Amino acid sequence: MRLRLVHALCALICLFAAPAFAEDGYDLWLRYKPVASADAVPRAVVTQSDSPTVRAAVSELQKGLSDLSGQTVSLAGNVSAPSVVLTRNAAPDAALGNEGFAIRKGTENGQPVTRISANSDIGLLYGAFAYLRQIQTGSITDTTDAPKVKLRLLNHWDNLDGTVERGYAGWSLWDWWRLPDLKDPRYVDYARANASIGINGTVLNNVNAKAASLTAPYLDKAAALADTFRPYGIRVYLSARFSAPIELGGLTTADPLDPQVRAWWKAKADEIYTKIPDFGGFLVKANSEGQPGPQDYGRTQEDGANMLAEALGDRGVVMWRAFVYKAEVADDRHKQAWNEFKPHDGKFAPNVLVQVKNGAIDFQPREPFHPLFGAMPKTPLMMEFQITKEYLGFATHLAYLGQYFEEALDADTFQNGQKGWTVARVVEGENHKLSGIAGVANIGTDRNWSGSDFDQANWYAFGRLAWNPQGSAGDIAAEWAKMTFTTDARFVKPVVDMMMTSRETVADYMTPLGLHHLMDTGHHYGPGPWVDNLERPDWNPVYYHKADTNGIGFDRTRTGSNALSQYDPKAQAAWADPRKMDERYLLWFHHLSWDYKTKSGRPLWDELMLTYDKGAKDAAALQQTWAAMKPYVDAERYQAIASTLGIQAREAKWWRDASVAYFQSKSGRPLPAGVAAPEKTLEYYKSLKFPYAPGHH
Ligand code: GCW
Repeated sequence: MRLRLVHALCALICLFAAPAFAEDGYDLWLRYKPVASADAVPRAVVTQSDSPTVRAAVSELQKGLSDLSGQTVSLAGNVSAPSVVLTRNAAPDAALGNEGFAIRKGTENGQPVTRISANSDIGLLYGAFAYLRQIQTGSITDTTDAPKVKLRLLNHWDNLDGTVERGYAGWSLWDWWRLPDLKDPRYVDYARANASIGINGTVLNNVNAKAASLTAPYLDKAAALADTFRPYGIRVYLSARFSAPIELGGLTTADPLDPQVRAWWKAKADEIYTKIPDFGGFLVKANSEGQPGPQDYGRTQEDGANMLAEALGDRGVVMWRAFVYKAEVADDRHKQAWNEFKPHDGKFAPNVLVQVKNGAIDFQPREPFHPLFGAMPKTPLMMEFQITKEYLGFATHLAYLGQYFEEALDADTFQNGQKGWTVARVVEGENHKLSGIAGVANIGTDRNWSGSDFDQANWYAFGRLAWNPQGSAGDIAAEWAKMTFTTDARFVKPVVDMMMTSRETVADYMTPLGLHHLMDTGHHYGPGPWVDNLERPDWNPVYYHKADTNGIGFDRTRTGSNALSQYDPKAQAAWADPRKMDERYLLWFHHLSWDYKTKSGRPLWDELMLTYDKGAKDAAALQQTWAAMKPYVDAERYQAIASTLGIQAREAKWWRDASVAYFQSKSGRPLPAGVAAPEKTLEYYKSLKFPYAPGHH
């Protein structure tokens, strides 16, 4: 009797407790809710292989298939029920490479089976996740798949004190203080999520690195994480501070050509490999924004990169960042990385990749592709995207970056004058042994990992496009929406539409028509087009928009900085003539009079004001679309998203109002019909201060 009471109480508690925790976003897209076609879900996982990676695949399949079907799925050595069978190929299948897999339906012992085969255990794990995705999205098909890019990495800008530079999802996941003893179970879920989208490496610490990350205690901590991630095919990398031989080794120099410095790095690399045998390598930010580097000693970028590459040898890679610009250089910041790196093409060691941001300024809501992508055919270039939304509304604005990444990857560099050399193809590294793509992570200790449910889609899309840079952002959005919420078309269609137009909306209310770098100082939260007081000219928004009574925009043609000349002539053609170009890049390349007639027939002034206005209206409209989704979403996530969309609508209006007020103070022109006056004065917007905005350290 008493027992029954306990059970009844339990049931009651579960009934009330479960929904409160069930849909808080923690499960991400690995949310294995029962499917309608539960009967078709296999009853057993069959394998004769065993390794930590195979065990991870089996456990994911058992959990996933059980939850999807509502029935217990067992592990077996042979087929005696409808099964999914994991098999290592006896003879390697060249099409699959080291990480690919095949999924095929068939029969065995009279039972329906799905066979997942691969040349490696990690291929089996990727195949297991792909198969689960097929069931979740309701599209089960025979398939063969292999990644097009070798290094698919997250870059964490995580600091040793637990803060995250440009992080908007809580604290760093890495509990450095309690590692290596305390291994938070969340590290396994992190690895599962990454493996499910094919990410195979993670740089644990901020590129603004502390030398302490390379000390023995911190290497032990990194090793504990590496041990946890290893079964999931994820290698650990570290950002290296170039001056570490001075700070840790007591040397008087970090000159890359100094024999003692070289010996120090070699010994450090050897020490790392004793603790982390599959250590991936170093990521380096050198001679950029105050970080030390080889130029402090009159040496070149490749002197620095190659010295570290030699220390690692064939055990690992150096990812040398091209995000380099200097205070002393008066030239357009847009040109500096190209000027710095282009002459050194072909001079980097074979295990060096040069890591280039998608655009030449800094992850702006819209940027043309970085000219280096078409300019260094002899060097493997690694793409650096920013998944965290430093410039697109932090974690509160909806901006689906799959569409942003796709736009950058699809751009044609016309490398060597040849059509079809898209950024994606350059990144895939057809002519190189190495290829890579990195995303600055948007992950933290928030229960939903990314600060908002929709920001999970940006992590997801990054992984899927890293696997296949020619993939479709729209298809990926649909996949994500189905796995994360529901396969109901009444939900998927409008939500994918919302996602696919969301980045454009943000660009419209923040940086329309090719404007860029208009955010407020330091924290980068909110508008600051008026800022003109920072020590370096190229930190000031006024440097980028150059608005006055006559006009607006940055002339990057021959009459201006001529940054355009850094692109192949065929790529230049797309942007050279303001009258023939995609106007979403207009003011990036051209300084034009307010009276300039845009394609719509309206003067530039009117067009700019109307675009700001449209952005704010479109942002507000997202709330109505989402309200109609209420019947298809659990209450908790519905409400969380509704709240962030409310914040976005308010902040979009703020961006619009402040920008309209400011540019009107420059142009002195009346607002076009239909564009309302800003709610407050320009002085009010200028007076706003945000000393506690997140992500700024
Ligand atoms: O523009 C800057 C960001 C910095 C970042 C830097 C970089 C890690 O605002 O926070 O530093 O880019 O990419 O190195």
